Amino acid sequence: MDTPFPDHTIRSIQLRDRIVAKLTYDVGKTPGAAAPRDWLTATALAVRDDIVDHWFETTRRTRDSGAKRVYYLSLEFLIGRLLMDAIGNLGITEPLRDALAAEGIDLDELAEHEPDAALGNGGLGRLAACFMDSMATLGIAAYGYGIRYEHGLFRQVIDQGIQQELPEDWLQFGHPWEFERHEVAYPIGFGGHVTPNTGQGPTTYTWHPAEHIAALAYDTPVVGAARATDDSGAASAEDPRRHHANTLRLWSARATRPLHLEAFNRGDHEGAMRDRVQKEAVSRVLYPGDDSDAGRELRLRQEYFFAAASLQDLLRRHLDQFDTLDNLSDKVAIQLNDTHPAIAIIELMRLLVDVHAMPWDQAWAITTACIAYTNHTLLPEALETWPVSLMERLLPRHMQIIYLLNGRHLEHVRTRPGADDGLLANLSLIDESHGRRVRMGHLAFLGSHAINGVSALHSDLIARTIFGDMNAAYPGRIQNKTNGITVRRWLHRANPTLTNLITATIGPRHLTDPDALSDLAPHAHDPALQAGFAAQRRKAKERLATLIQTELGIHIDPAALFDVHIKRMHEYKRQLLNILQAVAQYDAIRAQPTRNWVPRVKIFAGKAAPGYHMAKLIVRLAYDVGHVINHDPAVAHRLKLVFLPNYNVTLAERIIPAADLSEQISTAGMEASGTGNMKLALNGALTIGTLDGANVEIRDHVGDPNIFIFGLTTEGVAAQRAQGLDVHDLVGQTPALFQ
Ligand code: 26Q
Repeated sequence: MDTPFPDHTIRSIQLRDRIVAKLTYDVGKTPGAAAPRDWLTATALAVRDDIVDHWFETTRRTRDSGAKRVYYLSLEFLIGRLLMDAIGNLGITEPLRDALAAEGIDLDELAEHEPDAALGNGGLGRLAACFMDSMATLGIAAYGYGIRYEHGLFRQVIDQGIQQELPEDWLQFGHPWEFERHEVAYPIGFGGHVTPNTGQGPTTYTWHPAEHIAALAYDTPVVGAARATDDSGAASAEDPRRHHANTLRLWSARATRPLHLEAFNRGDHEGAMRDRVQKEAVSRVLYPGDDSDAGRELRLRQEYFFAAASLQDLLRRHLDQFDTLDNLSDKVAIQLNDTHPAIAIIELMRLLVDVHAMPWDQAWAITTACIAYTNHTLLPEALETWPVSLMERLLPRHMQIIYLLNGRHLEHVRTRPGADDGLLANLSLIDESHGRRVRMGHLAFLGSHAINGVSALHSDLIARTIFGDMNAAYPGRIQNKTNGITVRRWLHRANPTLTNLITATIGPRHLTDPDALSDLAPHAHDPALQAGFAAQRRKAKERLATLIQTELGIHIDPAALFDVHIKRMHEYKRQLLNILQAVAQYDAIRAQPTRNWVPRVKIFAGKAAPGYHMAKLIVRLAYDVGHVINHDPAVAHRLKLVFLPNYNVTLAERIIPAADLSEQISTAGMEASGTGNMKLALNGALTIGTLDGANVEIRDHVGDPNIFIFGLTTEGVAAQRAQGLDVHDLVGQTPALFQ
């Protein structure tokens, strides 16, 4: 996969020397005494040196060219392990393998020691990580901004079917990829009051926060893959975008005063630390809900903390370079990953108007021209709202600005035909229906020049449902941007065998131009390709079977069909339906044991939000049904059901290349896009699914005969809901359910 290096051997010798030097002088170990983790740190540091050269070069080029920068604001970056991605993108996997082998170290084994950085819940966080890889590879000048959570998503342990959440500690042995930027620290205010400044000219306002937290920057460079510029697929040295490197800048909260010395001297040792502990809690842990509006104060603090730090940072960079904010929207694009950073709209207004003394209308024009918003969900319980009282207490000036914006917004709406009280209530930034709450989705819409859904169906639905009225009031803003995945991680790295087979069949162009994968179509019936594909499958399935044997002590047959359902546990994702199918299959096999059943292993993995009782019950059911099936000799070799604990990026990389069947069976209209569906399809699994999210586009690409679509459409679901459902009657009509 790596572009062949003419000086492979030299490269490998250099790498070996540099790794040993890092081990000696940075880690402080001799090769003889070093543990695998020491070697990993030394290797990461040596590789990082390579990235830094590209990074500085990229930064200089971006500045010199005056190019527009993308700022991707996301409360989640589900990045997983970095080593194989970094060296793959740099094209040094093989020289590094040799360098380590010369020290008696196996690269693949070493990579297993890297913790899986899970600074995200699921699809939304992984999308952010894929975009970082993609933007670097495409040569787009981009910064990812987020929070450096000390603890990422919880580790899931299943004890007798019951999910337990254990704290995750990815920073335990340090994070060799990052640079701590002691010099980049911004004050972030909370609470306090606002005073008007009257004098000549219009009244201005000053916010006097009651407390401050410092936001400290930690930078991780993200290096892109080389891009092909010639027909052979090989990267050309002349390409100035070769190995573009961007920055993932994550903020960590620090108390501005580490210790309350007076309290300490009084002997109140706990009190002396309390303030610090409370302030630093802001970046302590990722909220583990993947869809619910937890509505907790700490969450709002996280949202404001990272939005405010990111804006101060990007404004400083812009002013350093251009000395004026008038051209901000020509040079800055701020993308909001869902509404989680939507408070950035208000903070940008506050900074422009209150701090930089810009007239309101100009500030609003610049703000909306800079900001765009991606919506990831239609679920009503996932639409963020914050109590007005909480906002007033924590962010008093922001609440004032929200009122001002809302006044102008409703004035605009009032001029439209048919603007009655009901419409105004629907469109208001403040929901008055159950307590007064700020609607973050409406705010994000109002403050953005572009709003996108994440698949064709989903974009169409947001325009007709949650944003129907907003879309009518501000037409033309909604667009579609169907999600994507990085083929480098999810095909080239996760499945090198299949990647090599594809390259052997159609040449290397697909490595840098994924559209070239369509060149495979004419070879579909080529027996050599089919045999190669079967061999890849078999190998990956053997590997997964071994993992299942070691993890769960369950023996599965790699020759069986691997039927895979991996994603967060959620009712709308319908793991329950799939478990019921397993029960039905189990009964059918027992009823006709001599039939020619296709042996099948049903594989589930996914975390349930800690407070989501029903999702946890579904985990338990999967476990219990698995227990019955796996211990029944009457179905042995024909059916197994396993629930793999602690689904994360690394586990996904193991399961996906081994999947024959991809379960994408959400209730139509509920899954915004899905991205696991793409990863599985890219690796050659067949999809069984509903017409939901990006399944629709997958069907359009692979063609109806190559996908198993079933169930109600979005419209059908709506009609069924309107009509109501007699569940007892339905069960009565379905023999498999009552026999
Ligand atoms: C909100 C408030 C308080 C606490 C947590 C949250 C919260 C956190 C995460 C709300 C939502 C999320 C994540 C949502 C998510 O992952 N959505 C998925 O996004 C993918 C990328 O676009 C889509 O492919 C999936 O269909 C969608 O479910």
